[in-house]
Amino acid sequence: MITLYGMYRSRATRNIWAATELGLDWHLKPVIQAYRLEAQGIDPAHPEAPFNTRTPEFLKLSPAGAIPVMEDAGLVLSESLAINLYMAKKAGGPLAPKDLREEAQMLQWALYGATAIENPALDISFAYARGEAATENGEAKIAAASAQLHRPFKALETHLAAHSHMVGGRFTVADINMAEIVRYAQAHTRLMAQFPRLSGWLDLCQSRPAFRDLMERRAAEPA
Ligand SMILES: N[C@@H](CCC(=O)N[C@@H](CS)C(=O)NCC(=O)O)C(=O)O
Repeated sequence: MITLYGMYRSRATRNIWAATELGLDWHLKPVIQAYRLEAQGIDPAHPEAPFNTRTPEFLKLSPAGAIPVMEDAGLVLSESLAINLYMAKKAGGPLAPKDLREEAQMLQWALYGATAIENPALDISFAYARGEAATENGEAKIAAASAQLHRPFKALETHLAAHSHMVGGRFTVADINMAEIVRYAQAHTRLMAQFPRLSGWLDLCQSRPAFRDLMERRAAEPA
């Protein structure tokens, strides 16, 4: 059985979504981010603190002290996007790359998402989640992040004008990886409205039952 270490309120969502779609046998081992404990006034190093990203036992799995981590028959893997590509290849089927070319395209999009989109999209997500979006500081952060996202979102818009999905003309793990990165910017509806094909593709991905179930569980997890 695959063990996913993480929380619903973390990048583990992309692995939970993929593992569910792939029909893999998996379970979640809760590991909370140390900074979230600190925000609640709990010392992550306290012996009675919940299992967290700075717990020595967890640091043996992830020297970076970051979730998610996947463990499968002795293989310990970090980096959520790599975990998804591994799980897809393990499970096979339509969500997985069917050949070397598709695998290369899936890697291309995963790397593009991680390097060109994720950080500015996260700035937007944090600004909204922390209730800063309507403040002067928040607006400035969102404007700077939007400016950075314009080029990669245009690239995705162009790709989606000619293709129904990220890779292979069908829903794959490449869509899950990119959709979970783009989701961080989704609260900024003025930005998303400039990219109708990207927005339509994201809506389609998010209409899947596995995603909806995931979001319900995420909402039920204490913030
Ligand atoms: N590139 C990594 C990023 C992992 C990461 O930064 N995870 C955050 C939560 S989403 C974390 O564990 N932070 C722990 C901390 O800062 O204490 C991935 O995609 O897996």
